[in-house]
Amino acid sequence: MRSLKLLFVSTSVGALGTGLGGGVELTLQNLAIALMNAGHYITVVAPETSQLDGFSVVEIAGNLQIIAQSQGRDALITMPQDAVLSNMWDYARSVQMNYDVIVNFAYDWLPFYLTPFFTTPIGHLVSMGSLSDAMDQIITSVASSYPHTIAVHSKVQAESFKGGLDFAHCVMNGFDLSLYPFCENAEDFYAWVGRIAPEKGLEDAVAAIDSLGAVLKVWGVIQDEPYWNDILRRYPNANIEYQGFLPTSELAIAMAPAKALIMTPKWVEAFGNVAIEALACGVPVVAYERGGPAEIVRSGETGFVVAADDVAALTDAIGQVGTIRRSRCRCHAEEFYSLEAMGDRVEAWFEKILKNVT
Ligand code: HBI
Repeated sequence: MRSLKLLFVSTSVGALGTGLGGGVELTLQNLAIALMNAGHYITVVAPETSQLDGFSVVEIAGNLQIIAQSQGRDALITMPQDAVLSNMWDYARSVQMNYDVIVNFAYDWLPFYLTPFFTTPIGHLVSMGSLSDAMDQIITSVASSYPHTIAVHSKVQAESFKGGLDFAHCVMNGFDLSLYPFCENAEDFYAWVGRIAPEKGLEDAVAAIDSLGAVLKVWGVIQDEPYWNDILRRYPNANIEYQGFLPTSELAIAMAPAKALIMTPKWVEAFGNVAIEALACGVPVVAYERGGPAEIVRSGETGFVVAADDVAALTDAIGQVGTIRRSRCRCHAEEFYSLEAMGDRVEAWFEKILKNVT
């Protein structure tokens, strides 16, 4: 593929490097590295104070958007005064002629609406599943009016939008696997990683571990304190060891010896980055059949997928992880979720966008 000049317009809910942007921060960084390695040129537009080593970042001032997942299905589309979102897209409009493709990473109404107003084609990498009727409407209408402009991380994420997303390109995700050390011999603990909040379903993992009398190490920000305290109160004898929040490379090293990663989402995870990070370390994944993780785990081969919310099935599967070959988990990550594999999928997406434009 010829070398492209790409403009990445980042998420509107936080500056890059603050963690406020959640999974998108890691996705944008990994995608930039993968495409730079493939010979393309990337410029990033992001809220001021953003940091992204190795890339030129155009910092834009303005007020952040409200996070979409905290509002209801009937949430109105809102814009603060002096919005960083519209300021970023006004900048993109003014420089668009210097780029071959503009990539939108924000889960906000405006960039989708602007698709036909730009002469340079815009590709939208949708970071979450269906959250509100207003966002569903703009995303599905752009998907059908401008084929191939929408990319998603999993099929189930695309299906969560009413009627699915026409022509959505499933790019999954990709990681710098050199950051993840393969660990052949497990130690005697299980792992749970994520924001400690109701949609992540930690209580089911604790219930399973409690009945097995095993040790569960928990990594992640305690986002919902009352929810966390309620779990501790309900399972006073459970062997839970809270490990705090660790940055990627430290988390990988700490999690690598786990007997398995347990994923018990209560919402449709668009992808489930943590599942890949575990597999890359050789850690089998036991997950509910809900959202992205269920598309990642090969049940019986790299872990187990069990009926959602079935704690008894979850407990049985956790007891079986000794039958999984840990080297198979690492190979699976290398085959599908390396930076190169992600770069190839995204280049194929760009080719579809560019072919559709002419
Ligand atoms: N909400 N309004 C809005 N816009 C975003 O770009 C956005 C969000 N919520 C979460 C989010 N992005 C990122 O944390 C994604 O990684 C999910």
